[in-house]
Amino acid sequence: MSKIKLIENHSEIGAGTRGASLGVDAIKIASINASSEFFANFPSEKVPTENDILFKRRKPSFAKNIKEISKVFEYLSHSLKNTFNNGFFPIVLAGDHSSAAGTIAGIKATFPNKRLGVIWVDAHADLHSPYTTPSGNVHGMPLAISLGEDNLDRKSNEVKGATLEGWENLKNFAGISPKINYEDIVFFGVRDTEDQEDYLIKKHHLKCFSVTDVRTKGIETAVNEANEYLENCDLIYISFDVDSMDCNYVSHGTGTPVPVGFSEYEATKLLLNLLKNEKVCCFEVTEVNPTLDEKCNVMAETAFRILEKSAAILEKKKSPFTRNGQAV
Ligand SMILES: [Mn+2]
Repeated sequence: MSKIKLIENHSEIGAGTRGASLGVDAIKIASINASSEFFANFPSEKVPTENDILFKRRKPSFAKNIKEISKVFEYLSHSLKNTFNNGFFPIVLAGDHSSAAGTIAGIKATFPNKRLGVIWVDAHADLHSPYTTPSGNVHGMPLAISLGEDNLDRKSNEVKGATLEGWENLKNFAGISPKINYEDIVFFGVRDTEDQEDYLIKKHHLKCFSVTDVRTKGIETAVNEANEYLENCDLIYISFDVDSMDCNYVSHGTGTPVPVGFSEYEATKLLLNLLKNEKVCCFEVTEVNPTLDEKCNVMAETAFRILEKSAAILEKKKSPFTRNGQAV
């Protein structure tokens, strides 16, 4: 049985709009209003943030707040390492999605010799680098950070000075780069990409299950195919960006809402099936932004229902943990 620990990363400095740091608290309010004891049932740890830097005006950059994001990676990966070493299964509740690269760094820092698969449930590919980004927001870069990908073939920005230094630092964080391979990534629901990302998706034959693919094949078949595809990985990390869900049917309470996504039912069924895989070692829920929610707190309420059901599945599952490369 897996022992779950909640890791709260309230950082929002990788996002372009403000408010994702309130996402975790909005999920907690949803839990209280649902009369659930979820947050009383699991140990939790809040990692420090650098969100106070947002009180100052930010300089334009091709990787905004990158220096502070690397500090957040340090806090998060340290906390993950402790969590794994104490035999817990970490569920990361994150503000913005740049967190995922810190999570991946924490997993690799703990299990440097394990091959890590990544299941990315998101409307976006998050494959930008400072060289290609149209926004400079690092929450569009976590997979490129983990892959050590600059995408110089599609370079449009001149990256230098502190930004370049910060980028090199993020890619090489924890002394391992790349931390993951293209062939070990599976996308679910990705539907809002830029040309520069499409180039990488094509070049590396990235495994993608669109919303339509999932509906046509059926969720169980798609999950079986994904698990088969990641057969050679030792561990799997599942990253759930709530914008993978359809903003018109669920809520716009997320930084970059996109229509034509999964319904709550589909996202729930998809994640519960994915989480059953014994190799899954970490689950992350991210990008709830209650300040953008036109339906009050519906995005957080939806995320909470999914989180509660996910934790129930994880608790029943055999522990995937190994300590120092050895089975615990
Ligand atoms: Mn994302």
